[in-house]
Amino acid sequence: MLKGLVFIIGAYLLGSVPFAILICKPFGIDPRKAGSGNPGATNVARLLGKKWGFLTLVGDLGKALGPVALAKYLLRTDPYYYWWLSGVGLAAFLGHLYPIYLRFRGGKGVASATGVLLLLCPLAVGISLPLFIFSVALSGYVSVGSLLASLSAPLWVYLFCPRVPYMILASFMAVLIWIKHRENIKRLLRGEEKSWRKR
Ligand code: NKO
Repeated sequence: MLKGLVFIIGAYLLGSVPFAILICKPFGIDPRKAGSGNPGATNVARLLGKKWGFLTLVGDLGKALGPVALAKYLLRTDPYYYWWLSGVGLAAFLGHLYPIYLRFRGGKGVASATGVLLLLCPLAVGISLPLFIFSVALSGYVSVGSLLASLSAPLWVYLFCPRVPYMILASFMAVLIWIKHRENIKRLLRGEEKSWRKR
């Protein structure tokens, strides 16, 4: 019980680490004040190029995957193992969205949710990822890929990893990802969203 709670707090604090902001800092750029204003991989790619965007993606995905991986190993004998794992994943995800170090104003959670799901239900990521790639390639908008992939992910979890805590977590993350994309949705509807092909 205590071990699980320590994991949840640790995951939240690690999830709160804003890789986009840290990576942009040496360049004198704040991703919250430039481009889309989002501290995420897409905006870093927009501001500094693909290489740094990819590094942000790895950081934001890894900080969520790491605590879940450790919990998978250290909490495996707990009777509520699957609930704890989901709780640890949720804590890391919420850390990214609502970081304690940034007055609770964080990113949109796509990379972090992917890191969590990669360990809880790899097949869900295996299907959502090609969907993400196809929709970005076809539409030209990263946000469209994020919206469609996150919308579909709970369905793959229901089908292939039907554990109650996993299903609740995947649905909850998808809802929050959509809420965090509300400005993108408005821009898409107005035809004002920035294509990733243009800077
Ligand atoms: O700057 O507002 P912006 O245009 O940057 O950014 C919009 C964008 C924000 O998201 C990001 C993160 C990009 C991550 C790319 C990795 C995508 C892998 C998707 C696979 C599965 C998704 C699972 C969701 C689980 C609920 O959208």
